[in-house]
Amino acid sequence: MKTKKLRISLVGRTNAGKSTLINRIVGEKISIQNKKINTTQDTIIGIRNIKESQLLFYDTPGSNFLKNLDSQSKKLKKNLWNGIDESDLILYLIDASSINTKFLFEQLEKINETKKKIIVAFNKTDLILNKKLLPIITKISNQFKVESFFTISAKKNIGIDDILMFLKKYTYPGKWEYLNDEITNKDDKFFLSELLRETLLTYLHKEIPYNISIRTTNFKELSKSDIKIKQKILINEKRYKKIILGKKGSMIKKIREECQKKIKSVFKKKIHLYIELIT
Ligand SMILES: Nc1nc2c(ncn2[C@@H]2O[C@H](COP(=O)(O)OP(=O)(O)OP(=O)(O)O)[C@@H](O)[C@H]2O)c(=O)[nH]1
Ligand SMILES: [Mg+2]
Repeated sequence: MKTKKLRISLVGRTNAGKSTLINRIVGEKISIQNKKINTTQDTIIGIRNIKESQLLFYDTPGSNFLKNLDSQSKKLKKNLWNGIDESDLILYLIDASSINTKFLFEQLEKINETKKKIIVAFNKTDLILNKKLLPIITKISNQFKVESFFTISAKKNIGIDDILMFLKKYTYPGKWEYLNDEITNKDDKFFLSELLRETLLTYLHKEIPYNISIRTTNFKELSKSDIKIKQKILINEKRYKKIILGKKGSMIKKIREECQKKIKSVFKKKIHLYIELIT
């Protein structure tokens, strides 16, 4: 078989739905999603093979903080631009239900400088009428060279096949980078840590989830149907520990139970999860 490939970076403001889209495309959850800002911090690759073509999607951190230069933003920015650099084509994703025109055009200006091919997809069209987007589509096409526009809903699984069929036409001859059954570049331990981070984003407020780091230190199949997992939450500031523990340990209990449930739904096995807090 003559193999072909294409690398696509998913770029867009935080909360546009990039991770939701990549999970849809791959058909399994590989990237966590949440309504809080800057959920994705590393570049995660999602792989979808269609016949002879391998499509590689780079889920990049939301491009909000491009101008901020604190160390956290620097890391996100680096991961974002690495994702763009390595790609052949940029899929710019817009939350169609909350468009900030000024921000949007600033962003398009920036990614246009990369000279890469760009396609634009309006996501969350389950929340608005498509015809409302016509003026903005016209405005964008007047200023930038965009290969094609799409209206989709990643959550409701609408319009995604159209994007895939379109991208397939842009694939070029090349060796596949991943095996046929691989769906992501990240391993189980990374993904397990991400699931815990996703849980923390849901239960903890403001800055806390952004000021901790997580390690999955142990992943052991006890039997065909049981997995034992140990995770560590490394806390930067002592005062956060009390909050994460909660009254009589009620918060960490909730977090552990919820995370265990998430892991169970992915691995389809009984999970014995242990979480340790380290300050
Ligand atoms: N109604 C609706 N909500 C969506 C859709 N796609 C994503 N969402 C929601 O939008 C929120 C953000 O989604 P994410 O996939 O985490 O967004 P992201 O672009 O990866 O965000 P960052 O990682 O922070 O850059 C989540 O609450 C999703 O459930 C959609 O098509 N319709
Ligand atoms: Mg994301």
